[in-house]
Amino acid sequence: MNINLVTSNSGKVEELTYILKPFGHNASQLKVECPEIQASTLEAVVDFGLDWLAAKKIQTPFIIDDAGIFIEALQNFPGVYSRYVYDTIGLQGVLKQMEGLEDRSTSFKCVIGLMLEDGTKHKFVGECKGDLIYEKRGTGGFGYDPIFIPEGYDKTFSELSPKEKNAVSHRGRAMKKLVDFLAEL
Ligand code: ITT
Repeated sequence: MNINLVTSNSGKVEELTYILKPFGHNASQLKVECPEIQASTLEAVVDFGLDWLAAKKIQTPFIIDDAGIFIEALQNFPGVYSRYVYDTIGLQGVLKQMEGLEDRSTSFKCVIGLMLEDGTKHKFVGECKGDLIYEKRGTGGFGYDPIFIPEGYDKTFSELSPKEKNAVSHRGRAMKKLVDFLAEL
């Protein structure tokens, strides 16, 4: 299947393409500025995005991906505001908020929205639990990857290979569900 990936984030494009390719799906990036509504869940942001893009007659099938990092000691902040926090205070600012906090439990969540040619919408959710570390480590990946260690590992997402990250990541898990769903069509 030829699938359009509607995102401005090249890190996501790399990961989504890497996952889709072995299943015979061709993915291409479409950079369409989709407004992000103020909502309290990633699911609501994705629902709005799918409808908005469908109204703009974006070529189907297409995928959107909304992700965020949820830090338990900060009452799950920044969550849906992860992009804003990354662009403003950045990773150093997040680590500063975490100073003196021993509970580093954090999870990444990803919601993938798929719009098919028949106009049906589908959502796939993936989560990855882990811990925030105290300083950035590694050069791979993007976004919050340098400060997050997934459960069962001693390396950050940035220190893992793309294959290793995708095997356990929020996006990898959501995409596994999407690929299984496409196989049943
Ligand atoms: P879109 O155009 O797809 O919306 P975005 O970068 O705005 O791209 P999100 O709102 O989904 O994407 O991401 C929120 C923030 O979380 C943003 O700063 C991302 O860089 C970061 N992020 C998303 N997925 C990530 C991942 O797998 N690893 C590390 N950071 C991630």
